[in-house]
Amino acid sequence: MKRIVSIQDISCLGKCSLTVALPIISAMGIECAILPTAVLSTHTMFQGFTCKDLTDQIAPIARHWQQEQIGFDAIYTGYLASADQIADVCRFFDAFRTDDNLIFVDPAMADNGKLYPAFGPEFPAEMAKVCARADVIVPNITEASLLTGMPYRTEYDEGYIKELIAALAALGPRHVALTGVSFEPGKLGVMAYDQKTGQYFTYFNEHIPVTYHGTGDVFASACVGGLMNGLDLGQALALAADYTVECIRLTTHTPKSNWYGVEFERAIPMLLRRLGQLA
Ligand code: PXL
Repeated sequence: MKRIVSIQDISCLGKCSLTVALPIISAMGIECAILPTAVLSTHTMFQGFTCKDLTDQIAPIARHWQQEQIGFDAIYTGYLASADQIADVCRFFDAFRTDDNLIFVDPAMADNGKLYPAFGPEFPAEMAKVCARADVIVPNITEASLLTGMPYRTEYDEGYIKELIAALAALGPRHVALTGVSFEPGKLGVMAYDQKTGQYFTYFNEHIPVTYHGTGDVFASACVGGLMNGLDLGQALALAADYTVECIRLTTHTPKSNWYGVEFERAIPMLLRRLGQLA
């Protein structure tokens, strides 16, 4: 059985980060070990959340796993709790990277033009160091602009998106998959670029005009789960996009849940059906 380690926070309630990654990746038949970066009472869109930073646990946990000669088929990072822990996460990559495993980075730190509340302006440059070591990164447009210093635009053309992608590729990752891209009304999707072959890939789905918290985590988890099931990156991105849209569609019936998160659990049968057709 393939094994991922997911490095991100535990938001005890609120349908994001590890409470999303664990069930989705497990349902896809992949072991999901965890390295929690912090424990929060809720995600940071709630008022008054608590947060216990676990930076001091990363190195000792990594050391123990090395002593036990544990390996991972993929290292998947999401929300990192502070700039202080970036160096530990980079050291973790250096310790556990092999010739054939995958480093998959979701630089979860911002959306809709704004950094999440827990981060200061120095954070994006730190996150860029994590992206530099990745095989695949999956930023949204806000994160891409913060990582590269390029302006954030809500109205743009393909030229802007390709410039953002080129600036992200210059940070170092082999594959850049920019999410939340739209070139025509009613369609939303992803544009990816393979730095080694110079090839672009795009996939668009219906744009349901509501935003929900945690959908980036749903997307990233399904994508890495797809890759571990042997899908190529294009197939995994398309599967993850379709699953995320289905989660949103199923949640639109529940009023006022935007800030809480999507009912991703209800779409797991669809995810597994599609995976079964592809893998
Ligand atoms: O979904 C990304 C995420 C993960 N973890 C925490 C968050 C957020 C987004 O706000 O607050 C704690």
